[in-house]
Amino acid sequence: MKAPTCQSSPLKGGPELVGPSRRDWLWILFSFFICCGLSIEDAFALEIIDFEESVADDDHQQAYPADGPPYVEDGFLVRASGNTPQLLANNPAQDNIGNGPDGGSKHMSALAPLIPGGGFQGSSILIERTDASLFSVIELDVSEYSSVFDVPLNLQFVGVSTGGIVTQYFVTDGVNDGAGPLNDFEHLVLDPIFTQLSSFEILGLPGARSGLLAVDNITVDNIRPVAEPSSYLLVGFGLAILVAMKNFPSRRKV
Ligand SMILES: [Ca+2]
Ligand SMILES: [Ca+2]
Ligand SMILES: [Ca+2]
Ligand SMILES: [Ca+2]
Repeated sequence: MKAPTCQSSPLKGGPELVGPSRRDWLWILFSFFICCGLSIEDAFALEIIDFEESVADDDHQQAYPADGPPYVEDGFLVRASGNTPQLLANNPAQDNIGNGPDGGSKHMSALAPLIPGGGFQGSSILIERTDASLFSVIELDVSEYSSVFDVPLNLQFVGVSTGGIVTQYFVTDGVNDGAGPLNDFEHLVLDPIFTQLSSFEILGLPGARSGLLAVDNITVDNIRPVAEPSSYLLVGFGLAILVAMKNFPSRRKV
């Protein structure tokens, strides 16, 4: 019997250790980026509060009194606050009757008590999340209340953030011809300071023919204080696979 020689490979006949192929690496990278994508989606999920979920129809405005249930959309509560008696959801048909701003879709208006002798005390719309978690506000459409109030409206935006209170002022163009051809709403991109908010308030400051406001298409960022634990686990799992696969070929050479 011929004695075995030492020339044969020690791995011959046993399970052959094979390093990751290019296809394996592509799969690992794909999984990793999917995990990262899930995590990013958790942190940045834009929503637009457009008030289309209001039951306001051609014949009826929908009132949301300050002491009643708020308007709810996309996990956000919208309500009147301060000295504002109520919010009114309107649709274009009502706008045409009441000379309200016509943006072609439903919007929300804020009313306010009259000042004896003229003007209004100022109005407000307050936004919070239903689960009290933090959020950001990015942009919105604003308008004067109606063609009767076709003077520039002084607005103040107030955010209560984890770092304190942030504010921004804006004066509207005073253009509001209701169903007429002019653009009543203005699109406003806010300064990037309205982040990590617990509440966001739009104030129509008092004025002789001003103080009442209308808003639509409030773009909010559903940013969360921390990413979902499941996302961290997924990313951690992907990283662990990468590290393990990186070390694997070096052990094979021993
Ligand atoms: Ca929406
Ligand atoms: Ca709308
Ligand atoms: Ca118009
Ligand atoms: Ca306007």
